[in-house]
Amino acid sequence: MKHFSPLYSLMLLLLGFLLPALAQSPDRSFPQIPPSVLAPALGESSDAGDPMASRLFRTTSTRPQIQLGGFWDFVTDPQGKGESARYFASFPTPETRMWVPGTWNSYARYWHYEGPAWLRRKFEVPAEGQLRLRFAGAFYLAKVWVDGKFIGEHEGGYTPFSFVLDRVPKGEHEVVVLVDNRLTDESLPKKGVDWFPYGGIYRSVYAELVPGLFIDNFHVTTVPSGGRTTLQIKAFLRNPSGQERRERIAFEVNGKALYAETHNLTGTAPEVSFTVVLDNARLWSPESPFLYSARLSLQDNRDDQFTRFGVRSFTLDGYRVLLNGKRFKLAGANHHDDHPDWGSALPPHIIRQDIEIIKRMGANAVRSHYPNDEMFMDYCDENGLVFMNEVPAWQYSTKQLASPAVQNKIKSQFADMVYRDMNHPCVFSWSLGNEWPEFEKSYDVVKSLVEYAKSVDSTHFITYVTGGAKFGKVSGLLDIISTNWAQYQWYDPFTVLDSEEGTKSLADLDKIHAAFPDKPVILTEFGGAESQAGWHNWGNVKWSEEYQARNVADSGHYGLDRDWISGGCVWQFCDTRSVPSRFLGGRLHGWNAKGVVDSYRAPKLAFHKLQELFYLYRRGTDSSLQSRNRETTP
Ligand code: ADA
Repeated sequence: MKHFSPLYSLMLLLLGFLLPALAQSPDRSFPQIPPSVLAPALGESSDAGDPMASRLFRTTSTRPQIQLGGFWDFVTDPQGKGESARYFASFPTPETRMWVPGTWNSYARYWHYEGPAWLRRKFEVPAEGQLRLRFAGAFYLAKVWVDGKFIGEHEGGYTPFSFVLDRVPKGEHEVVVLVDNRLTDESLPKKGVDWFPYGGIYRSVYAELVPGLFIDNFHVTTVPSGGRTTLQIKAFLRNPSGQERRERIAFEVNGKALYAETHNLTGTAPEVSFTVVLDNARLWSPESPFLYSARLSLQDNRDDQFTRFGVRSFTLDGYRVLLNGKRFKLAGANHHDDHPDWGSALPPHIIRQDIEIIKRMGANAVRSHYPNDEMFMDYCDENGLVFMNEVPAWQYSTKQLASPAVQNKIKSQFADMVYRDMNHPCVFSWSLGNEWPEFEKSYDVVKSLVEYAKSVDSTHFITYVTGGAKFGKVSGLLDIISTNWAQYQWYDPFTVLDSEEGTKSLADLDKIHAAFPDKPVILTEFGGAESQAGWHNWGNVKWSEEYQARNVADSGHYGLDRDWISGGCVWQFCDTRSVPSRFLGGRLHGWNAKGVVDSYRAPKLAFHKLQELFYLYRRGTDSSLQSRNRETTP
């Protein structure tokens, strides 16, 4: 038998008492830090996953799909001679292999390259048939050839496009894509925009065999009313042969058949609309983001498409925004698709991580200058983050806006954005653009753009974002007045956290409400200040984390504290790469370093300030917030 010394026995005895006491005492235990704050999706999905890795759910159960991601042969074409030299028919010796989805500007060798570049890969078609090639996004211009034959082109970097090829034989084929990421004064976005124009096929790409008549897309609009929700379905079909057809169209929600009717279809792009009723629908909200799965199919299940939708209603009551009849205030972050290693081609794990960080921030909203990756939108749906979507019409001058070419691009980008994102319950608003400095001089243009936007979709709020609390006659045209505002100036060379400045900008803000007392106002950007992650100093020293944190906390607190302001989004989520022309121009470095997390997503002090602010804001305790933050008031 083993003997213990008296001292050892005493220690054991004490531990025996102490340990259970420690474990029971809530004060002494460490707070639980969950490995993830993302809850599993609420609702039914059509399948466990999308084999094309493009969405968070499977989009078809009938179409054989061919993944076109992976390594493509790559060659730059700085002189722009590739088309005359027929690269599409005989591809030159590749300079390297490029990962798709990907951007060449994340490769050291092409870090600064802006110009035309060619990509080529081979793929196998399993059976003869009609082939649809679908690109989720290529920046900025793309021309596509298959087996040496030109099949089409697309301008615009943020929305999908597809081409259909008739009777493609079984066997090996070659696709060649010319991508050009040069921007101009008339491109959308324009040249010199404050984010990097990463070039490449940077979002998912795949091919799929489709029958003669197939579904291109379908929209589900929900109109809840008591226990009955009307679903308005609009199906966009493609019938390249143009041959007249009679087809039975069926619609299911969560596997339950709700509609099946035969329709006469004419033309190459027939549209079919119908309504069905969903009883006792569960509502979607940030607290309970419940999703439904819908399937549209054509006769004998020869073709189908899945989507997800949520039942929710955003309405206005004077200056208040209501979600499902209750007051709703946004607390959000501006998000660019950007990462130092991946550029704009965010891989799924980074998208998921961004969503996770935004949730941890206590946010319920995201805003972006352009439609983000489709998977990002899916995650917003699942996690109850509302999304302010925007056409990348950023800081156009009056002259640029007067150009019919620019106006048409804004319209077509707007229509494409709605076409792609209409079903996401997360979509809160569509914005026509951001910070046109002399927007009042372009009143007629803005008016016609707003009218166009409303003719495309009248079920979401339409807005346009001004800079620096500006407003005018144009604001009266909008459902929501959006403005970018910060309590202190963003680009003063020295310390600017002075109370005079702060008070003046608050007075500017108040003028909006005085002019439009019945319109909701959202601070689409607040708190912007650059900081060097990890560099600390006294609160007023520019580019320190403390300086940024103070900016974010003050403008968030004093701006959002007004009842007539329906929320705001911090500028910005993470540090992002910008165009070389901004290098040192009032900047910390060439990047836009106003992220509340750094480019690799490590939190800065401002993140924690914002977390506290949003937590209290969303709990509706603005007055306690006021007294807390008084201490830091200049
Ligand atoms: C504006 C603009 C942003 C960014 C920001 C900044 O608010 O909308 O895209 O450029 O300024 O960092 O200066």
